[in-house]
Amino acid sequence: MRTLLFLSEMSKIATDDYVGFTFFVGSMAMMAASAFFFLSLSQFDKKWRTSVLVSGLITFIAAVHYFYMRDYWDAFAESPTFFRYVDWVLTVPLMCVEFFLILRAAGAKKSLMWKLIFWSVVMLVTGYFGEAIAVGEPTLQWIWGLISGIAYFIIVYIVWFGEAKKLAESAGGNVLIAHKILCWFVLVGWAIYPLGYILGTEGGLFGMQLVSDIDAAQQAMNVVYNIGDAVNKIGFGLVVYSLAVNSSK
Ligand SMILES: *C/C=C(C)/C=C/C=C(C)/C=C/C1=C(C)CCCC1(C)C
Repeated sequence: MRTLLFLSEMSKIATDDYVGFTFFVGSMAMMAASAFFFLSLSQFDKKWRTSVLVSGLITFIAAVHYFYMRDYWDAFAESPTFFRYVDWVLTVPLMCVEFFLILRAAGAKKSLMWKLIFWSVVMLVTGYFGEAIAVGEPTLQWIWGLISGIAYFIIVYIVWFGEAKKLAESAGGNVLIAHKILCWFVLVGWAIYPLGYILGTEGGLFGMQLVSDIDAAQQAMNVVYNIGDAVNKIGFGLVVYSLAVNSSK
């Protein structure tokens, strides 16, 4: 009886449901990554533990949101936009904190962290307006997307060429290498998201709609976002993890 109940509450994932599939695999990958980061903590020098702890928090927060998003998608076959953006608004600022933490020894100030957090919140809130509030208004959608993109480029600038870059250079060694790789994640890995936005919104690309079938557009967007999350959250965490391993020897 119990098994029957359990099975009836469980949902099938159709073989062509790529969104459901990537939500499911995503939640497992995020869970596994969190366990990996948390369980590794004791092997590091004290000063690296916070950074690895934050890596674990990022994937853990994502894992929990993925469970909700998977269920939401399953129940309504609709983008779980709200959960998506709550997840991002918690995890992306934490990724900004990672930049600060690895550069702290080189003298990074809290103001650098707050600057990055500020622009990341601007990027996400305007993205949310475009995706959730401006539905049916293609012009507004690309304008919000553009403002979000400008905030994104400010972050790219700060980490690649601005204050963060200078601190990384003065730190040198393993920190400089890790910083460089994180910079590439921000430039290439994070660029996956505006691509999802363009595919998924009616007016995302300066008023143009690339995928005209609304369901197909939503599916493409969610698969792209899910790939982006796995690459960026787990990848970012692993870079910080390797830095901690190499610096704790
Ligand atoms: C773990 C989640 C991460 C790293 C999410 C990052 C999200 C972005 C970089 C989103 C950027 C967007 C734009 C640059 C323009 C269109 C709207 C967004 C919010 C999708």
